[in-house]
Amino acid sequence: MNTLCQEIYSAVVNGNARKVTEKINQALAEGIPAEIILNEGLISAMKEVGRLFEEGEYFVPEMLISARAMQAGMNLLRPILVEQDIKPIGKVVIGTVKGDLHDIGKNLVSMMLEGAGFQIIDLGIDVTPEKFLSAIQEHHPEIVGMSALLTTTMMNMKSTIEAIAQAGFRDKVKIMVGGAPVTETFARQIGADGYAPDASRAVVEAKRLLGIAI
Ligand code: B1M
Repeated sequence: MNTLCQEIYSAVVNGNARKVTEKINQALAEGIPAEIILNEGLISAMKEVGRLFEEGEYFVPEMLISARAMQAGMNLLRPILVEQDIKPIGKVVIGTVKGDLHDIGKNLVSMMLEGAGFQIIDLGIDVTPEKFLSAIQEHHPEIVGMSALLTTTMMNMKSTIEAIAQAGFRDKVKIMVGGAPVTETFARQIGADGYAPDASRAVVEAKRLLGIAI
């Protein structure tokens, strides 16, 4: 891994937002592509934070501080990743489902989709089925994306899909789901059209759902 990416990675793991910002600016000035910084510096660091939490070395406050450091980095990378502002190739309404406050993965997916040319309507976290429905009515997206990080909130994806079907919109949108506990089998069981295990594969999947060449 590039030295600067390694420094960004360590700064995220250590929750040092100021250093993340400083090193990302330096990396960009040296011509390191934003996507490399995102993958090697930010995404892999959050995986390490998850591992440290699971092993009992990190607790919720440390996790939160690292998550904020990562978001400071994402704020710098976002405009660069979406820079190639061509006509959107599709519209995506996305949100983290009801009861779930995790948004780092959902934000990454949104950012990668934006970078790939999709227009994103981000409903945020703790999104009720009703809120998904009114966004569909207002924005007419081709894709509805749902994220869940908790085993206790995964089932809210199913109830959202049911609400969309009951309102008569099921054949008007493709539904894509993801998040750490979500699997392809689960996605199929709840009647989603697509599933992706990470942000870059979410781009491939979104394009596949719309029949766009990858
Ligand atoms: Co929480 N948390 N958390 N947490 N947290 C997990 C998820 C957990 C696995 C940690 C653990 O115990 N090992 C565990 C869930 C256990 C379970 O359900 N079985 C857990 C818990 C228990 C909790 C609380 C209940 C803790 C507590 O309060 N006691 C609480 C719940 C709050 C709530 O939601 N109601 C809680 C709170 C928090 C923080 C607020 C401290 C913070 C979130 C900050 C934020 O999001 N703004 C946090 C964090 C940071 C984590 C971990 C460490 C990291 C999550 C993350 O950001 N990963 C996580 C541990 C882990 O995942 N190993 C954990 C990095 C991110 C890039 O990955 O989100 O998986 P991920 O997204 C990926 C893919 O999943 C995929 O692409 C993304 C990018 O590659 N993807 C999609 C995601 N959405 C997609 C949608 C798509 C397609 C792909 O299509 C639409």
